[in-house]
Amino acid sequence: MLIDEAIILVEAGDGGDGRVAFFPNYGKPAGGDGGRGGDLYAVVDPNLSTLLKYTRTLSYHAPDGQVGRSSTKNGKDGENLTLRFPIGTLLIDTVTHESIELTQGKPVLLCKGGQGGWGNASVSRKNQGVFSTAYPGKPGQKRKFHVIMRLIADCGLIGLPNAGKSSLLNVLTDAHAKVANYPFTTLEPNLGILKVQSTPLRQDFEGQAPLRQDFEGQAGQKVQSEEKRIILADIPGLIEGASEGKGLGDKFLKHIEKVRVLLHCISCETADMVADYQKIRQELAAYNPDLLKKQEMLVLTKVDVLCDDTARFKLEKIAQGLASNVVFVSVLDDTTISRLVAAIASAC
Ligand SMILES: Nc1nc2c(ncn2[C@@H]2O[C@H](COP(=O)(O)OP(=O)(O)OP(=O)(O)O)[C@@H](O)[C@H]2O)c(=O)[nH]1
Ligand SMILES: [Mg+2]
Repeated sequence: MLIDEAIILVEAGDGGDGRVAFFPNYGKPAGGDGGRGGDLYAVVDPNLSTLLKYTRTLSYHAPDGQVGRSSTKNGKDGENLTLRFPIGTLLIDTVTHESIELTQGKPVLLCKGGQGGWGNASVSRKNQGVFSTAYPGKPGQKRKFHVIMRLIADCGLIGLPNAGKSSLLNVLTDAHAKVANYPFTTLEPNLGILKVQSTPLRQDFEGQAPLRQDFEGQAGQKVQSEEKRIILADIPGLIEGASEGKGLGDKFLKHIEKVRVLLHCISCETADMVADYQKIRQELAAYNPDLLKKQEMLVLTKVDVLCDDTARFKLEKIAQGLASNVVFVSVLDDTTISRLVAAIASAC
């Protein structure tokens, strides 16, 4: 199961208390300051693909600063703690509603560590005549976050339940998504990698950077091809009202926000292609109108069920009125799948 949400409590370290101490021989104040509490940061880790570990451990605490020592020595600062998240993770503060999006790059400070308290040596330097007072350390910042992971995929297979999305993911990639003839077979998004061999490029033999696959071409030339890896996400079926919580709700619409190209799947078994198409587009718009601006390909699935070319021609005409890029496929026909692969490769 894809774990894509969690609630976590994060705490920076408390500052260490200042100490009251005196030099033994001449009685001057010698208590050191407390150490600073560790800060707590969040950073992207490209090797992570789920939030699983954040459902096992719910709270994280950076180390506290140490208490001040004698002989005017300060306590050690607490070390900073950095939590790692998958790319595209969104952290929403449950109180202030501030949202922090983690993209690759610098760690983001979530909670600031508390200052260490002054020991009596510092206090007496700043306030004349006060010798035996020290201050406690300040508490570290505490925050609670709603953590949401949004899938980073190149293409998202979207559509009504039973449109054939998981079947396509399985033939295009090594995924083993469950396929069945009833709605909502897929309850969590499935990911797969489509490997496409790019058109071989002929280049002069000299001074080339090594590519993944090289093989000899005509005399004096080397023919090279490169593998392109395209991440496909099979998004659970959407229905009318999904953006208001119907069916599986809007839980999965957030994943579509991160996808570059939408593969909108409509089964050729449909009674009304325009209505099917508009239902999904309306849900996308209701969730976030920017989703409609994404590059889209209309994938008409299960073309093998059409009994003749006339039926196909009719559907094609309607589809061309809806989208500029239309592809017919059947998982039972390799030629149609190769055409779809070529269309995806040129779109990504
Ligand atoms: N004849 C035919 N049947 C297909 C084709 N693709 C999928 N199917 C069938 O259509 C049914 C639904 O396929 P799925 O891939 O589970 O559909 P889905 O869109 O993932 O459905 P949900 O997960 O419920 O949203 C299954 O019985 C498939 O075997 C196709 O190209 N031709
Ligand atoms: Mg499915």
